[in-house]
Amino acid sequence: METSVGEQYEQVRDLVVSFCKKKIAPGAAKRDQSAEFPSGILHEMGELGLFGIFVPEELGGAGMDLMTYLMIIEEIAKVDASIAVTISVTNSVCGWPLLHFGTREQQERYLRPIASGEELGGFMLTEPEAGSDAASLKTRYRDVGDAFILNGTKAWITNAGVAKTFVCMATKDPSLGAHGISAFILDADQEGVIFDKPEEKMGLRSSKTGMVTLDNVRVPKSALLGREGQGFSIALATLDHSRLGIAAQAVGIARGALEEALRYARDRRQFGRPLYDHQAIGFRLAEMDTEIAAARALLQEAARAAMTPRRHSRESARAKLFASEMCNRVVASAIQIHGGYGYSKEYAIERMYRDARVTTVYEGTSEVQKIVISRALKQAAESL
Ligand code: COS
Repeated sequence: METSVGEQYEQVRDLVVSFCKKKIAPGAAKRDQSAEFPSGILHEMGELGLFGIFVPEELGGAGMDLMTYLMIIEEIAKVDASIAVTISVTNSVCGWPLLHFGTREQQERYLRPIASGEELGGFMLTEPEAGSDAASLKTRYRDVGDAFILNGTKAWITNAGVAKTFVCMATKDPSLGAHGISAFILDADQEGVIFDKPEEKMGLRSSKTGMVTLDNVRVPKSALLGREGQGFSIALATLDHSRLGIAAQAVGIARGALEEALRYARDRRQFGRPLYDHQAIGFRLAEMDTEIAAARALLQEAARAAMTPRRHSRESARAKLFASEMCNRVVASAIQIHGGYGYSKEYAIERMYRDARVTTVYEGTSEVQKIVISRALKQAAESL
């Protein structure tokens, strides 16, 4: 995101842009085809501090601010949205709740190895029968004195099989609804944590996503995150934060698509002149550019709200809703500009089109964002 937040921000951007150009962009198409997980690149990114971007330095993190985090996700997504989501999930849905709800001991034990770039993180909320209606999850926990035992199935878990630490939601009793849910810190190496084979996805193919079975997983009492019964609130507060990262990813993909479209419109000639000299194409490019700027402005507004102590569900939902829908419109326009070539795997825009699709679906569908926004509006209406 372009914002005047100082010299450090600019230096970090230069470093990330250069890393993306040299290390990430060259293999993006090949990794998309082979669905190969980029362990080597991620290892280097961990060493650069990109797994703990806003974690304070005393906990091994890079100690940067939210604006810098969002700029980094945007720049990575511009060249490879798969790597962007792997990084975003590690920082946001895993790192953020550990930082905000974890005890110092939990942060030392679980957050430090992530923030210092040794391990990836993840988040286990969704289940086969609990997606948008997250409070209806069925993974159970029971208290056995010195530990909790977890049983259930989690679905669509990003970084499944590649991350070491997960924040995992389970319920004491599904009849208690949201208030029965607690958050646990789960070590992927624990006995009973079984990762299914990765999903064969339409896009984001070199990120790993999969089903996880929890079969009598014994979680120590010390791995309860927050209070018992606080888990759903932790999950929703986490999503308020993490949706900013997905909005930044969507802005990044859209910027990448605009660049591809511009390059093509410059080089391709029809009816005796370059495509961008045809008004229909020029106007389409102008709309794409304006839409991206609008999404960025909403994202910056939401990020400013997230830097205050008050709840920012409405702002995050607006940014995620608009940025993800915008991203899909922009990549579709970029395909249209490419004509038949946009339908070919030879051009990067084909991958971007597939990668963009999930942004209106994961970390809350567009419909869920509208629920969040309309509920906030209803509440505001009460005081009119
Ligand atoms: N931050 C902290 N706590 C919150 C919160 C937030 N943003 N929003 C709600 N809560 C608390 C509420 O205060 C409530 O507690 P009280 O009853 O004590 O007040 C509790 O959480 C339950 O809230 P609510 O009644 O709003 O829950 P719902 O089941 O109605 O939530 C939506 C509905 C759709 C908003 C929620 O299920 C949701 O966001 N679903 C999408 C999940 C998602 O994004 N999944 C993607 C998976 S992660 S890749």
